[in-house]
Amino acid sequence: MQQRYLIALGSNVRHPRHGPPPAVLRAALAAMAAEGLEIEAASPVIASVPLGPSRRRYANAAARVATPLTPPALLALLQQIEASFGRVRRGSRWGARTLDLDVVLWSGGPWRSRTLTVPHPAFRERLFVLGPARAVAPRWRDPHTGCTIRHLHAQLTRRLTRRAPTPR
Ligand code: A4P
Ligand code: MG
Repeated sequence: MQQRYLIALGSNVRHPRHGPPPAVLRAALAAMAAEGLEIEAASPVIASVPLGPSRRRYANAAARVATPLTPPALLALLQQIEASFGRVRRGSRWGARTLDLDVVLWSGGPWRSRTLTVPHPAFRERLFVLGPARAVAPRWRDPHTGCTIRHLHAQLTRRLTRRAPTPR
């Protein structure tokens, strides 16, 4: 049976063959399609300031895909694609990476195992996930809060705007 997933893509290191991070993400989408994932919609690639210790800017995007794969089988495929882009797991969390592919939402609802948590636990706090996600799945509902992606994006934008210092 076909499953639907929302996948977040991130890169902040250039790839020797594919080029700078935005080109890495476009190549990653092509690799996902070549591996049999049906890309129903892909967002534009955005540039975002890094969250965490890395100083390099990120390219981020999101894709809505259809596939018969179960969540753990999809994660294994995404990790195989990350590895084929030369991502080396150095043990440092949030380190610079050539390609990061996260499972944000699944049409089957929540999934929780030792290696996979869906919805992605941090996606509601990240504009670089919600912005691209809104472009491909504005009406998709987060099973935990019941809110649509569009709503979560608007809420977070409001919160961040309120917190920003007022210019003098
Ligand atoms: N894992 C559990 N749930 C999931 C899921 N829903 N999707 C496990 C993917 N993986 C999931 O991930 C570590 C383990 O998480 C995996 O082996 C899998 O079993 P990882 O990608 O190897 O490690 P990581 O990415 O260094 O850690 P983490 O916590 O996944 O980091 P994030 O949350 O991916 O954040 N700033 C900007 N502007 N843009 C970014 O894209 N990304 C990060 C990384 C930090 N700052 C960023 C960005
Ligand atoms: Mg990841």
